[in-house]
Amino acid sequence: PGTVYLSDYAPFGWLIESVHLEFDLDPDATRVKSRIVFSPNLNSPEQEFFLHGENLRLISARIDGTAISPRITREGLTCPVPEGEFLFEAEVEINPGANTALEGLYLSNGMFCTQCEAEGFRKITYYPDRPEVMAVFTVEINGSASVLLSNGNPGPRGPGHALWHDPWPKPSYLFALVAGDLVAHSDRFTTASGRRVDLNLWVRPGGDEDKCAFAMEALKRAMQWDEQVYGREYDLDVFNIVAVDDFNMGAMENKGLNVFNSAAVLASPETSTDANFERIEAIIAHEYFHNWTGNRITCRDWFQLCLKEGLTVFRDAQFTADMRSAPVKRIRDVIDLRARQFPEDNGPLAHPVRPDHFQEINNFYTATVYEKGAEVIGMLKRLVGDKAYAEALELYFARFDGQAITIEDWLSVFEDVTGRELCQFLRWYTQAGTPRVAVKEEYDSGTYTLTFTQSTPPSAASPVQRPQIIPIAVGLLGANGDEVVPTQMLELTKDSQSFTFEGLSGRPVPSILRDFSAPVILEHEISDAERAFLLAHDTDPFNRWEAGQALARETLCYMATSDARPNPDYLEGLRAVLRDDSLDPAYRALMLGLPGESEIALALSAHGIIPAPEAIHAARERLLDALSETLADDLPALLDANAVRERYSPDAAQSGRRALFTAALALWSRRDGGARAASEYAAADNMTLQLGALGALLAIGRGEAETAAFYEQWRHERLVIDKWFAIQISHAAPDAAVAKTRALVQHPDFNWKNPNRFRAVLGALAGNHGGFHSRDGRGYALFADWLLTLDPVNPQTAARMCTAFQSWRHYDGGRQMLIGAQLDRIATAGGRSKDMGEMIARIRA
Ligand code: DPP
Ligand code: ZN
Repeated sequence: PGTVYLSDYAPFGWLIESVHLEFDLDPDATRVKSRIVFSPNLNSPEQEFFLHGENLRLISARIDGTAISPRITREGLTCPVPEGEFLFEAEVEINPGANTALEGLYLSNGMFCTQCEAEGFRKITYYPDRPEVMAVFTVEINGSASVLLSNGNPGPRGPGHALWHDPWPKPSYLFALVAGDLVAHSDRFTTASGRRVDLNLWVRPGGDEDKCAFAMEALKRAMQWDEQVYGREYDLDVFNIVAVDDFNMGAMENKGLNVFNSAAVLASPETSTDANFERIEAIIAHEYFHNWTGNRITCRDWFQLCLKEGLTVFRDAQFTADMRSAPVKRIRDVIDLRARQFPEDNGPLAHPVRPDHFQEINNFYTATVYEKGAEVIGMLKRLVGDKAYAEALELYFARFDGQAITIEDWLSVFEDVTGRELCQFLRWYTQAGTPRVAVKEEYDSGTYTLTFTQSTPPSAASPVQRPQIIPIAVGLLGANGDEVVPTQMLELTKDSQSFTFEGLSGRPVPSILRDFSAPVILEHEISDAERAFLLAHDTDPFNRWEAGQALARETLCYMATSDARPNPDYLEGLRAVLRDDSLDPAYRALMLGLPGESEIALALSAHGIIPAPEAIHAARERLLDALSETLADDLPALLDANAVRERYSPDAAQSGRRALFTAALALWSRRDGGARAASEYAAADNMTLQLGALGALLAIGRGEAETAAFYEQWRHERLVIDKWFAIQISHAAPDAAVAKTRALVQHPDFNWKNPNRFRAVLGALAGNHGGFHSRDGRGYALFADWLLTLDPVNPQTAARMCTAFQSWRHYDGGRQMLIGAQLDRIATAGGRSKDMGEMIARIRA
């Protein structure tokens, strides 16, 4: 029911010459007056047109000044229209106070704000709410708040009134309005061509003003970086950012008026972790970069969402790599890809980077569209080279500025710049599933051959899989660890293909898929000794880390299915890496990170073994104990060497040291019973250390007093209280996680209508693999109860969290029955949203 297909795309029959909106703000009866000039777009437009509109009370409508009585349905308005240009006017009434879905115009702590992507503008007024309809907006706001904001440049304003004009044609999903009693943290930026831009970060007064400085500095860095690296300048006189507490996503790139989830913009050393700072810098950059990749050039239809998101994620990753450490960023991104995108791509929710059908587009703001979408661009850049990539992007901006386009348009600039045909490459956008690449090696008197075979399991989304073009970066190491063949980019285009290296003096050790050159699963059966060799010697930082991960993954798989002891090659190899002070502490901290329990579950399942969550948890605990034993002599020295005594800074160097420090502290707690962690907790003067120490204590079943003290200390800092909720559940033992969650949902501060708080609690339960999959099914039942509670209030956030169930087919029959029962319960519940209905149907399929 209600499925939309890419193949059914038809353009809208009119252009919009101009849009004038007037808002009379009122918490439960806001009036919106619109004046829209339409002109025919196609040669023979139909003489009737349709405008989207939902939950609107139509007061009046006119065409060219004459009152009309359009047909109104739940989806919108239909009426006959004259030939040629005409003026459409309407007045509607909406109720922001009753808008708990946080789409359209709503209230957050008394502040009016909007979220229109993807299809929220239709909850504000009647409009062709589709991304390819671009128009110049003028917006008048009447309201009692001291600050009244919309897109573009400010016009005349007075008490209770403001006028905004956005000269850049834009789709309705980029419309924004904010009204509240706000204060600004302000600064200024001068663009390369000399335009002076006022920058404001707006927050509610009373504690948030001192959490703005970091985001503002990050914004200026992003503006400068986009000029230097992509030649893109900002194009308005003012850039406003507003922090909002109730928000479904991280942030939104509305033209000239970005709206941010408070958690993605507010930061101070006392209340935010190093990871928070890094994420804020990345999201600020991401939304800013959308100004060109998304706003100036936008999507023809929502199937093309990856056009803007994949590219903008790719750009923000480049930015972070430049600001911080490229290898560390790459490794973090791959960890994230494996944790979120691989399960999606290998389960019932698999869909192509460019989906070809959907019921509810909100369900497709996924790791596949975003993160795999960015990986696809990384591959394109590897295949054509950096120079051609830069030329293609120049051409892209020149050719498509002001347009709403498709993935084929995007690829056309690469074809034109390189003369290379990219129809096979297009499969990365149209086929779902993670390709598996198996490797075979042969060596014979100086000649070394690598044979790759690719295959992608078919799925409902992609029943027929054709070979992809896969860039595989390979280097060869000699017996002493020297690189005998530096990195080469091999292009695998067929099902199976061989590549030969001549003139070698001995059998090399290959380092394959360097820098994770393609988002695939590499199946390379090599000995533990060879992996340990790569862990010690690989000159590619990603693959060196990967060698350690592969050893850890394999040993965890063995340990979870037998009483095998941890692999000594892994333990010894890791110790050598940790002792190497020439290596960046942030990198060594990543080396200490073990694969997560759900990653091990999926790895077992890929080997045809049904994962037992309790056994996986126990195996990981045993490996952590063994690590702490192996490193017993090293940990105190690591702690001393990486304790930061300088004044706090969230920069890469300091946060890297803190990352290694807290990783070492967690291991050391297994030796000293948490004594050191308790004293570090007591002495901590920043959130990274405070939370790191608390986590170390909770992980060994201690920290009760600290947890209580933490709450007392931070009860008035909502973003810190989110962390307090989450850490107790994520660090609970598997048999305690459900009870802990049950207790915390009773807490007076569990304001479940706030998406951040809901995710802090229920997201942490889903992330506690052992607890969520507790054998009696109580984790599933509790989780489903809350999905059903949230769904009528906020379908978008509720539906997105259904992904917790996406890997259910990997587990044993008993668990599948228990999960299946919860899915049935949700599927048959009355009043379920379209969002949730689609997700559950796909998961059950
Ligand atoms: N706000 C979301 C993002 O920037 C959707 N555009 O990715
Ligand atoms: Zn985005």
